[in-house]
Amino acid sequence: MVKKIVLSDVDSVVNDIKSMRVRGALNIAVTAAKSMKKLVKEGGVIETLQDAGQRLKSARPTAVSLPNSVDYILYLAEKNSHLGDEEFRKQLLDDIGRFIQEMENSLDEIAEIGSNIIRDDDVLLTHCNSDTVIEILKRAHSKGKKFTVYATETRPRMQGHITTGELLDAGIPVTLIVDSAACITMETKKVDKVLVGADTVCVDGDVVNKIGTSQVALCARKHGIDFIVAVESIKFSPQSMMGSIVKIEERNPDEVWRDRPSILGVYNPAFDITDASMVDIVVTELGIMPPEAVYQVVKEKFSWELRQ
Ligand code: RUB
Repeated sequence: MVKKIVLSDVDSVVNDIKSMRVRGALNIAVTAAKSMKKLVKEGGVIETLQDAGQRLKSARPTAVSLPNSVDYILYLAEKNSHLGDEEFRKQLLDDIGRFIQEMENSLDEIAEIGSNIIRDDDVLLTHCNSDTVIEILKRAHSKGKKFTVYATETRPRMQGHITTGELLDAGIPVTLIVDSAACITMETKKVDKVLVGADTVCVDGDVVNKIGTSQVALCARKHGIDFIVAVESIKFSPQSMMGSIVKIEERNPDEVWRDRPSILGVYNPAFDITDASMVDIVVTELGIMPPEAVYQVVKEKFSWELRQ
């Protein structure tokens, strides 16, 4: 009985992630972890967690923060499996709680570190909607720094509207541009820095983020503008250390054009890959690093997974 109820809870989280009611790489990782914590609270055993973990991981394929979060909780469950029922539950709830707290703290730590690289009078450009980027900008603003932001619309889902709304609410000057205006904006508006989030960072420093990010990075390189990625280390990919290729999600063509001619094909990849050579710095909760340093962090942070 309990199992049925908790599984339907997990299913509703899966639906929320699939339909993008819950979106953004950190948010989906934290939401998945919270739903697994709820499962444990309601009496879920290891098999229940494994089943739920599979469902959660299948919700969206590209952001590695989701499998990283689920797999770490399954690792914690295995680690505690020698304990009796009550003790197992108590220990696992503590461990998951600490893990969730760490993910939430990392956002705050990046905000602090990232805000230090924003200078007075900076002109910034961002793509899509990243909680991590927004937190950096809000922190810099709260420190009294004066800067302006250009935000791309981010077709087809228009997450740029969320970005502009959040920045306006925070009192940060922001201008909306269409995606294809990114390059000319960098030139005519004298953009100083491009700041984006990430869904996955591979061990070689390649960055997977919202479709269009790699074009923005190419334009930034053309104009000699710093291209900065703000990312929690939960989005680093231990799987890429083992040679796995990041699966790029393809979404429904209706997102691009609902009333299109029936014979028209539409290709709608949701993410793309920016080569590490286009990335100037990566801002993480562990500090600022070059993309080449990601390898070392993955080796240390995900040693529990790489050993398995
Ligand atoms: C969102 C997106 C964001 C990253 C990082 O894509 O690409 O840049 O997920 O976000 P979608 P955050 O809208 O398809 O989820 O910094 O919030 O984790």
